[in-house]
Amino acid sequence: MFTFTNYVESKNKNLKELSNEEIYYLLLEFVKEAAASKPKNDSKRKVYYISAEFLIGKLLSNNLINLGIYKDVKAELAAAGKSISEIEDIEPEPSLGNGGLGRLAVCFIDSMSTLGINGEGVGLKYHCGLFKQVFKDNKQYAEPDYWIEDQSWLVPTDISYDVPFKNFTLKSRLDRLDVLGYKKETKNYLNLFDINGLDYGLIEKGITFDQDEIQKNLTLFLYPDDSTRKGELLRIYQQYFMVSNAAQLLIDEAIERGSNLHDLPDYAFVQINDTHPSMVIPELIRLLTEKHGFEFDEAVAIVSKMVGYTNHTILAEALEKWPLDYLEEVVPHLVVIIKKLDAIVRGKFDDPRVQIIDEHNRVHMARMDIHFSTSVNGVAKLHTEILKTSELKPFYDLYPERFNNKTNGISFRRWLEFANQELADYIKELIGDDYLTDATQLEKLAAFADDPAVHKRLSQIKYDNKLALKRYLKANKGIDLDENSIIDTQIKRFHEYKRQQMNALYVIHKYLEIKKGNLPKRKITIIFGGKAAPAYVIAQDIIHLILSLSELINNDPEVSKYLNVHLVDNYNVTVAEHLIPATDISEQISLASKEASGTGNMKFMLNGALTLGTMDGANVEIAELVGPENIFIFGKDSDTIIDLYKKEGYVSRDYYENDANIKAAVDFIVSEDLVKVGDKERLERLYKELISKDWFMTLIDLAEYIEKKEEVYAAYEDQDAWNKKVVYNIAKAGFFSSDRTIEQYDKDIWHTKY
Ligand code: 26Q
Repeated sequence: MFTFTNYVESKNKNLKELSNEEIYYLLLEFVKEAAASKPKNDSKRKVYYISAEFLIGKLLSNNLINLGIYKDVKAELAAAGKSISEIEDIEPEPSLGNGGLGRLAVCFIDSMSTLGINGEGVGLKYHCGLFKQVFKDNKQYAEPDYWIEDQSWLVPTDISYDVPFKNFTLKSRLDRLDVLGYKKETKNYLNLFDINGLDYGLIEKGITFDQDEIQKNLTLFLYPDDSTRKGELLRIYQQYFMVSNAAQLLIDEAIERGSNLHDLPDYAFVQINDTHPSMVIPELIRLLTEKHGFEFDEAVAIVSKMVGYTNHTILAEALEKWPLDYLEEVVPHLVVIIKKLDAIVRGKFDDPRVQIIDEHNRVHMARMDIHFSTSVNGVAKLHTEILKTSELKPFYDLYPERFNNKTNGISFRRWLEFANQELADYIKELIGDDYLTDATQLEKLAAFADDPAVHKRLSQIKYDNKLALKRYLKANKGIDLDENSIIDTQIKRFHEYKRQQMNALYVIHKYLEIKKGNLPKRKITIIFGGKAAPAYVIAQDIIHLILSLSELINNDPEVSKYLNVHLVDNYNVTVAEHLIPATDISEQISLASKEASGTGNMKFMLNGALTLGTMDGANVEIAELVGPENIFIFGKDSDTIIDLYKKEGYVSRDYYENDANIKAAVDFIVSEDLVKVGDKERLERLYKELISKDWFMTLIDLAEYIEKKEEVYAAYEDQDAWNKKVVYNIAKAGFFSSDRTIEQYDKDIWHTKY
């Protein structure tokens, strides 16, 4: 076998004498060459998974694992006195996504390759990603997050298309990433389109930049500020650029494989990841009619047979509705088509709730997707039910057969095999390694649920992971972690519905209790991580509250013996890979009905953390799988919450005034102690928000949350009982493999293979 050492020697170099950096770039080339020689997956019908986000994470280790040589390379490096994790550190992590939706897309393309499905990702190559989050004065600042180096995983191609906008035409260029499956001979691509004339010089302060020069800024950032008209227009430019390229690529490739375009649906299927790529529908129709001579009606019939739409959110404000005049300004040639599609809908149905263009002349992208596709899916059982019975009910009534559920999943190769190597090895010792390709095999672990030797080993592994996390946080984030404390983690985007503010109110409650002399049995470390949209003021205020609490508590010698609070900056895939294996308690505390699925919840479960959560998103399915004794559930259920919204029946002030604990915790936000370390204006704004509005009902579940947290911490003290729950959680996690999810997409929607 040709090893990495052979490769290094073939370049007349010696591993022992190379720096970590030199080794990283050699490994990059070594892996790229191995990937380049693999043939592509092939099948008559091919899937195009179009997504504005692909949160890929670092690629070196993932690729080594998928090539089946991670352990060999690690041993070769160790023999030369080198540490693979120090070499992994050198790779920059691109921030090509906001959160769940972007990470899901990457687990999906990993699974498509692992299953040998002919499916590719299509997105944009944002040069500065989303943003790098830095904290200063207990506040979030955003900086450009450059990630493209001279030598990178990108593979340039000479594929290029003309993308016409109202006032100019842009030429695209395509770079690709090879997407390897786990121990698979074949591969797929992630296609990332870019423009040629990008100009970094347009960037001003932080991530602000000249928003007028579309021809030079189109792929600078992901989702630039959309709180302004210019920001929104830029988003439309980006979306159209993405989908026009995807549509042209798809048609070219279908023709190449023998399609006469009348049979295009036999050759291609487009999965629309949330509404961001929805313009692919009118764009495909435009290309078929304008370039390929089809009648409009036939083009519509063809396209409607080859599109599926995935919904990732129930929040009405996140459903895209573009003003017609914005579209007119950027893509007038699509407006003509969208109006015709709207006319078709109006001809069939007079219900204004299902019309594409509403009375304010806004284009509802999801509505267009649903009318002109074969499949509409939600991302967890509860989420899909809510879509059918409330959010998208008028559409479910029209097209019940189109609606289906595809509960999300995660790649076990990245989130167990790589991120938690000690646990993965131990699982192999107990049940073999079949679980890597057949995750249901993890069920075999249930037989060990009562084995004290297994409990002991699991505790040891968790402790080792805490030590590794401690080293990582010290070296990279300036955080001192106590490895002997309970680790209680909430990592996700900052949003009011996810209720980080509820966790922060618990922190205040605990702080006040400790000050009163009610000491916890064991030290607790509460960790947060996540970015907030720069224009989302309340989310910024919540970050500010947590950073201020962290400063106050960690520097108080009386309290910090019992309680620490950390907010890790620039939360990303790499940070998650360190935090998740070291965590005891997984916080999944969204307001019921609001979190479509969550996928962090699955990663924690697989890594032996117990869930403290509401009956929301995929938590519901976790609870069903593990049973009530192996999960900590609290809070109002989704029916109650949906009903309360309908009746406008929630009054936060009632909860504040009627519960002394809640009142004390909320009041502390504007206390002298906190205002000393924080910004009065921000703290007061948050305080007022909580008692006078609290749209996402923080206070409704707070009392129960406080109680449940105490129950969880008490349960931790019986390590045998705790680890028994841990075993059941890992044993039942198999359902959440993205291989299962993708198999279902293919069987029910795509039909490339199954
Ligand atoms: C929309 C309009 C204008 C500007 C931005 C957006 C926008 C951007 C990003 C809307 C939504 C997103 C991202 C959504 C997202 O990540 N959703 C998450 O998807 C996960 C995968 O299905 C779920 O697990 C999470 O529950 C869901 O929140």
